Amino acid sequence: MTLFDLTGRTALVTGSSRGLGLAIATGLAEAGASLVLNGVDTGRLEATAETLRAAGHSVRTAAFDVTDEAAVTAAFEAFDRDGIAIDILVNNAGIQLRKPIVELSTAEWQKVMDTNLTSAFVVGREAAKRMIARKSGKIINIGSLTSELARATVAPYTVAKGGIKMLTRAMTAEWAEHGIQVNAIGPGYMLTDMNEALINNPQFDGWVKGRTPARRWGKPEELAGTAVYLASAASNYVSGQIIYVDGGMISVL
Ligand code: GCO
Repeated sequence: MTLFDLTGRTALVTGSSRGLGLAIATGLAEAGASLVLNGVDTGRLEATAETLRAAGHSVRTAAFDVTDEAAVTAAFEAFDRDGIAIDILVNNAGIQLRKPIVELSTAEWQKVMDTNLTSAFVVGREAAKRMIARKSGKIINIGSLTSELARATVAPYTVAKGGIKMLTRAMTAEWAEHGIQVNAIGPGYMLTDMNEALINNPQFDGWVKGRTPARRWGKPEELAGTAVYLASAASNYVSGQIIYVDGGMISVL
């Protein structure tokens, strides 16, 4: 379907050597996009790139730390030099750190903010400067159920993801008039490495299945359809939204 076709577009997905980022990147590539994969572990990044190339996709890697502003700026300057226009940006890179608030250091708090929220501002700013000049672009920020709801032990993550929701709206306020659509995806509880400790905890696993109307965890590839939609012409008048892909969890008590 041409409405969802991404042929000829280039997508940068931060934190895409595994997990949700990889699933999203794979979905975008299957819809026709060329990929720029990003991560900090160059070995893992190259291995992931090779796997996607073997599947017939066009893949380039850009190893930079999204929390290092100079590295982000340099990466975009390198794209400029190489004639690569980022048409689609997915701000996916993120970390989790589970601790009660009273035990959290300020440095730990800041690290989660830098990785999960400030990175989306910095990478988004560099991408948008170029998208504004071209009068088109798609930015997808990755939120969470915690963009709306708190859970004990994940305060900095919750605050950062709440910030992602409002950053999505703030970017929309300034960039929609330039032909850029900024939206977010709010995944529910997904089967990822980041959630390994939760998945392997029978009590938590039972809580997720009981609390989620779909009665199961989400699979990373289940984000692909929403990502393709938000990256494609099908969403050209959709701006500032956060779409929850959560098996219905946020809709019920
Ligand atoms: C947690 C998880 C979160 C959730 C996600 C659900 O500790 O609660 O690590 O990352 O999986 O936020 O939307």
